[in-house]
Amino acid sequence: MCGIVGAVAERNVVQILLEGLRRLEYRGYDSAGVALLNNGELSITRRVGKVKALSDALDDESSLGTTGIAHTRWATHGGVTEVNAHPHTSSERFALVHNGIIENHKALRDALSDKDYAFVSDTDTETIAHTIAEARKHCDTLLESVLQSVKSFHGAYGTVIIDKEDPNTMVVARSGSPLVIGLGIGENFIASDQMALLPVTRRFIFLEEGDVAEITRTTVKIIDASGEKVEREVVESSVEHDAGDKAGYRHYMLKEIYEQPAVIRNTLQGRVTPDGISDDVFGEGSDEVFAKVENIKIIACGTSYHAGMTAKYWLEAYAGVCCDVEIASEFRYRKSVVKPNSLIVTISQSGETADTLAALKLAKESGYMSSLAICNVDGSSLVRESSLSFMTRAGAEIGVASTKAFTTQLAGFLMLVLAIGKHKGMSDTLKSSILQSLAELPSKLEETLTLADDIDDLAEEFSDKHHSLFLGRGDQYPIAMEGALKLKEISYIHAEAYASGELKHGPLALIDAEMPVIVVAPNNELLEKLKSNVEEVRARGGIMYVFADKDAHFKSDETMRVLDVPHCSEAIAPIVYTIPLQLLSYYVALIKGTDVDQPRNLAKSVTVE
Ligand code: HGA
Repeated sequence: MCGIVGAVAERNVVQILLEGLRRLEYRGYDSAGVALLNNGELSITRRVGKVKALSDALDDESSLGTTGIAHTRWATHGGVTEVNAHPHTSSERFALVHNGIIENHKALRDALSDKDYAFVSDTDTETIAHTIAEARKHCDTLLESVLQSVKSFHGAYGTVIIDKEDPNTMVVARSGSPLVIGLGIGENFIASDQMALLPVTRRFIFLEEGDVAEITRTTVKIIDASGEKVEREVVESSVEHDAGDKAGYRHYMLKEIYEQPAVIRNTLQGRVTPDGISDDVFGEGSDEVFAKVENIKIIACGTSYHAGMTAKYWLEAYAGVCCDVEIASEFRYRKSVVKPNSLIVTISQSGETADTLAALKLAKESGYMSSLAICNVDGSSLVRESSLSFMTRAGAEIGVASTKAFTTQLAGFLMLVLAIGKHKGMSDTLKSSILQSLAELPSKLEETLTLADDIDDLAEEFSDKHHSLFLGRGDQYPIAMEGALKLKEISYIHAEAYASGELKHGPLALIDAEMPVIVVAPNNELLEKLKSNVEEVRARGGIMYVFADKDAHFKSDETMRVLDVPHCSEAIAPIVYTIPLQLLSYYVALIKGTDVDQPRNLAKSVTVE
């Protein structure tokens, strides 16, 4: 959340900062701001709303700065107002941007109350600026002031500060929120995500927890959490420069939906052989861990949690391993029992999800045998903190509502099922059938995407509704949950998902013609049960939209509209049936005119608690 970009250069950095913010806008879009240092002058420009409002406010010709920091905000403390927008200033000298939450901000405010600092915002962030300004009074350098100040911050921060009196320097600090240094020639940069800096460099240093760094045009000095000066590896980025482009699609979300066959092909590439899963796809030593594992605990949030829920069905049914799934924000604050030979599996697109990282930390202290991260960003905190990892190769996902990250996570879990099943007596027939299904998956997704026009039509009927129910059974229940989440996120229609056997235990009371019911109905062993649930809805005057296998023999009539989903094997059906639900939420949102890629109140990469 919150996007940060900073630069120290000889040239004017305004356009670099604005382009960086545009590339990070998916992380937060309540307000945006920039602080520039030029010829000894500090200027601040902030606007409520998107980066466009900020760039309109900055007159490109006259806005100048050779050092600058910029921010796009997702508010946690203090309303969405210009005065709460970052950068925050102190002493008319320092400007600072921050991603995270300073939990002891009230105590810090109190501690500064007898000093001469005028707090102008309601943010926690402003306390960082004044604390560092205060430290600067008795420290020789800005770096020393930051090193001293961070000792008093509780919570999470990725922060960057500049000082009018030292105009060629930025000092940055990372604890709980990611920061990456971009290395240029005679100029250097900082950002909360390398995506922001790809137009200007491909050489990066990923800061580690507790690092504080001083960055000038030609030098980078990093002090680690123990106070030692350290050298960190310089990494050449392999992320595509244009990963942030829409490639002709109207929205990132649509582009990302259509990329799914290709990115799943990538995710499988070189990892799936006719005999099974290649060695060490999940990291060195994974085979030994999988041979021993008896229990799996999956921890995730949001869409990734739904991937975990689906994986539970697969891991227990296909690999015969006991599996529990839990929401990270719950797990991290409860006392739980670790079963013998347990593997903790965490899932996060960004690898920076604060709740998931905290849950992993707790799990590592609680005696899990090993940890595996399923993640889309190499080098992210989750990957670094886990013993094993699986990279999903979905490419940059910009749309706030996750699509391709989800389906590649599911493809990864099918590989995990095979890698573990090998040690648990999985039959050759089952193994070959899953391998065959994986091989067919990309083309099945391509076929399923051809339903787009029919779904677009269906969305018309749907878009004036205020509530909806999504139904599925077995491994399609989490897919129904994911479908409901997508609709909520981008169309703001209230949507709930139920395992359809649960209907009679309460939710049937909601059924009437104003409550559309969406059903996912592949042709599997639960089909007849699902059909009975559909009849229960019909008997109560419900209107249904059924995504079904042709052989499931549903027929459209005045109360039920049926869309044929290409026939596919049971193992990949959850992935295939995800596609129509993504398209449905997309087209409904389009009709409703909501902001598809940046829905209200949300942000990508949830790096705050
Ligand atoms: N707490 C700060 C920064 C918020 C943030 O990092 N969001 O992701 C604020 O509310 O401005």
